[in-house]
Amino acid sequence: MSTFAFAPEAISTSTSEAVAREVRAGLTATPKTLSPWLFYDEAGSHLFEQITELPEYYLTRTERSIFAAHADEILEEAARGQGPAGKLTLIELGAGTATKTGILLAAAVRQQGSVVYQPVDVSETALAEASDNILNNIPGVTVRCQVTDYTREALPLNRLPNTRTLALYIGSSIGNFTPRAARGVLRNLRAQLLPGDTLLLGTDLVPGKHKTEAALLAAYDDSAGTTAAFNLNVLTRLNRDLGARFETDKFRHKALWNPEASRIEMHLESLPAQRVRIPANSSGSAFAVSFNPSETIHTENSYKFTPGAVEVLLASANFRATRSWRDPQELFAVTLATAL
Ligand code: AVJ
Repeated sequence: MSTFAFAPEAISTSTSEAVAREVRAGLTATPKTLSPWLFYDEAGSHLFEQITELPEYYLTRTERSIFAAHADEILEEAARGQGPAGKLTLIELGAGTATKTGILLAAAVRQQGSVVYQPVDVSETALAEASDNILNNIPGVTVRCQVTDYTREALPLNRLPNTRTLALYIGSSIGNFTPRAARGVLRNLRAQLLPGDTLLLGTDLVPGKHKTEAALLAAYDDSAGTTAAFNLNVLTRLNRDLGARFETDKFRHKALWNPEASRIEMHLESLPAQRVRIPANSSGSAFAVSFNPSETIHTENSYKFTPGAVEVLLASANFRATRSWRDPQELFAVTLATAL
């Protein structure tokens, strides 16, 4: 466990060891898996930014539209009720470059004159970009960055005294976790909060009246091939970071909707039978990974929720959902919950 306030060397060492361990465990397992956090090297983070602007990828712009329509209400609701006295401090998990958060921060400044914003992210460069963005565009915000991987480490949130916390966990980031792991992440967060603090959770919704399965699937298999490039980039990353010998043209991006598990799955499908060598590294000796034709590496789950499932998940981590906002097409939900 480690929370480095700006110690890039220590971060990169621990990251490459984590990559080595993760890849050995995932590619020697049956079925083969790789964790989605492996997507986000520099190229992958850039590809993800491009995904958020694709016509098929409705998630980002829909959540932004919900914030744009309801930011004042959301902030008023978060400030209401019992809890620690004082102004709201906004803490964001996995803030990235914080492009949507500005709408909420501007509403917080309107409401209380000023606001402290604490973005937490594993990427120091993303945090630097986030704080530049915010400081240049929204007067009244004080930014305190925290470099922490909240998914792999306990979350010692650097909490300010005499304020109430509104924790932001937006972008459907929670969707990458199995229900059990999602509960773990939220419990970890809850342990850092006081009763009356609040959480704003962004979740993508299951197909419904206005949301077809085809539209959902297209968000993960766009016509420009950006999501395919994002998925395949993980192999390029392993070639670079581990000296692996993946030939990306021998794999194909595959996205599917798994209705039983209520999730989109992304896989990399091996086209021929093939063996890929991974050299020795900090996690152990060299090994080879054998693929049958059409065998896949499961690279991501992206869970989709009903409003009821969001409430149940929150309750399992000792939060009570107080209010939820959706876009008119019911593609996406933003739920405010109180720490009990
Ligand atoms: C960043 C986890 C919210 O699941 O929609 C986008 C990642 N994967 N396209 C999602 C992703 C493929 C994204 N999250």
